[in-house]
Amino acid sequence: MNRNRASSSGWQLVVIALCTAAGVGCQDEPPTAAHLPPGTTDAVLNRGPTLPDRIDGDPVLGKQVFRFETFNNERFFTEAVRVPQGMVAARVTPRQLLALGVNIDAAALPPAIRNAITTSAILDDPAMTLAIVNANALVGLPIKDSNEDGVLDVARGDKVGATCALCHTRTDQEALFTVPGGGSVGPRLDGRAAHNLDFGRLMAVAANSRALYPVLQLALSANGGNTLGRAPTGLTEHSSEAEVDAYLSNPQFYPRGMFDDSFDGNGDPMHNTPLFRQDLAAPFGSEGAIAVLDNFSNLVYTGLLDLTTLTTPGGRAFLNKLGGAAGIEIADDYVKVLAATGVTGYPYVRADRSSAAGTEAAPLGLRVQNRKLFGLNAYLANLPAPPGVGGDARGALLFRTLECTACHNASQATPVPTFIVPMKRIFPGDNPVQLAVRTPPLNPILNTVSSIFDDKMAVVNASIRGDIRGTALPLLLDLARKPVFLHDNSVPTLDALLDPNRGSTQPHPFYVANQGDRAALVAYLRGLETR
Ligand code: HEC
Ligand code: HEC
Ligand SMILES: [Ca+2]
Ligand SMILES: [Ca+2]
Ligand SMILES: [Ca+2]
Repeated sequence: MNRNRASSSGWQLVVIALCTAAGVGCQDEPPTAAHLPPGTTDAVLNRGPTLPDRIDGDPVLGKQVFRFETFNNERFFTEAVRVPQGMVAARVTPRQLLALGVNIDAAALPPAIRNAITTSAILDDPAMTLAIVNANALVGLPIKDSNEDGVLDVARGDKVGATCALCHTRTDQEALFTVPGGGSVGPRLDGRAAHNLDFGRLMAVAANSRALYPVLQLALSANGGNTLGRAPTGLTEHSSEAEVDAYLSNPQFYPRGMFDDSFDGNGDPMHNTPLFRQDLAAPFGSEGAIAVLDNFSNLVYTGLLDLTTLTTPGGRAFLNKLGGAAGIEIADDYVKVLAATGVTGYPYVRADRSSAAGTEAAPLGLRVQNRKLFGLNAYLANLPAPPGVGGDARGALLFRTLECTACHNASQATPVPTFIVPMKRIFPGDNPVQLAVRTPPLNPILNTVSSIFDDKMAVVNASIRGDIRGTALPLLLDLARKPVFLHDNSVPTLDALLDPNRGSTQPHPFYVANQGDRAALVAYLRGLETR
């Protein structure tokens, strides 16, 4: 096993020196030098706290884990949420599944299906959807031999789970078939963001979408029935399946390419990110709440991909830490929803009780096998970033001479700075009301009513690890294939991102007024890569 530093200790010295010179705390006031002195390197310039080491295991194991490991969540997705049952009931065809942005692994298809994949006989036959599921060819929705008869057949009681690949893989290079704006049938490209995945609609198809209760936008009585998120009203434990489906299928509330990964009753889906070169990406999440990669993966497995763990003592303790009375109400209501919809035998995830309960390593008191988590670390750190598209030398110069490098690295082959950009700096229009106080280090729950940009950081933010509410720096990689920008999908193009017409109080207000300069900078950004 190798230990890898998320950031070099040399930076820390620089950070301390800068902080002392400026006479302010680093976390609140990252330096804002507008120009890079000639010869300055990212290693000298980069700022932010040193994060703990990542431990790398076996990348070959990690690849299997990334693609197929469910730790038993097939029981959550099949017994509780009932995804395959919903597909059967709705007679979903392969073409419809692709239109939802689900990808199909061409190599896993039986030759008879692969060879005829572009024909209506395959694409428009609901029976073929099941054949594709049974071939274990749906990317990120693997079938398991749950009845242990040596055959994979969902109709005979085998179950379908979810893996990282669902949202972090594409199949559109050298694809045999592509639905424009949707998914494709092709070879797996692990680590690429599934920008077209309509997770909301896919989950609405499930027969018991109500089992996703904690990640829906809710109206809790602890909050006086008020709700936070994209929808004007929240759901409750009494909401019907049709009402939940309507929320999940509304592109205003649950846009394509997004996923609500915070079980806080806050309707804050955020845009899918790539998962290649994760050695460069710490801290993790758009709010930077998690410092260590395997801790992020563990939380996905023990919380998100089996939400029923939230009803356990460890899950309740975590919900209570995040949301106090509202958090406990989510757990209590969830138990009622599960009972009302006949869900039993939970929690399902196969994980160990951890002695690190309540820490980042095991927020819900659960930890899946470290051997697999560390293998995943190695795999995700070593997945290469795709080549950039085009490039522009003048844009490169602009990037360095404008204020961009006050935050972003000049070289995308170095780890992103680890500081959290304070909310007021990334979003000058931030003007929050306080919704609840919390036990430090957690900050109060804050919301700027007029904006959804800050919603992701309202409940879950980096204050959980003693840092601040704000936005972490993203990888500036694979931007040419990104259909929409910023974590909240609020900006449609790179040109719009940099266009001062958006206004000085908008999120990420770092603008280039001259149209020619802007075009050069956009061309440069699209060309960014790690080579
Ligand atoms: C249903 C879709 C979905 C699944 C499944 C999923 N993710 Fe993600 N992932 C996302 C979204 C959306 C984000 C962006 C979150 C944000 O902006 O805060 C994300 C972000 C991440 C990040 C942060 C990346 C960064 O640069 O900060 C990591 C790490 C990650 N996911 C790992 C995983 C792992 C490991 C798995 C499997 C155990 C997984 N994800 C499964 C949707 C998903
Ligand atoms: C104060 C720090 C800061 C400055 C200055 C800054 N950025 Fe950013 N940038 C960020 C943060 C933080 C994000 C992520 C915001 C989010 O997704 O919510 C971001 C996101 C981006 C993205 C979108 C990435 C994506 O995947 O959607 C691009 C492109 C970008 N910045 C380019 C630039 C350029 C070009 C400049 C200079 C004109 C610049 N930035 C200046 C902090 C900064
Ligand atoms: Ca449904
Ligand atoms: Ca949420
Ligand atoms: Ca808001």
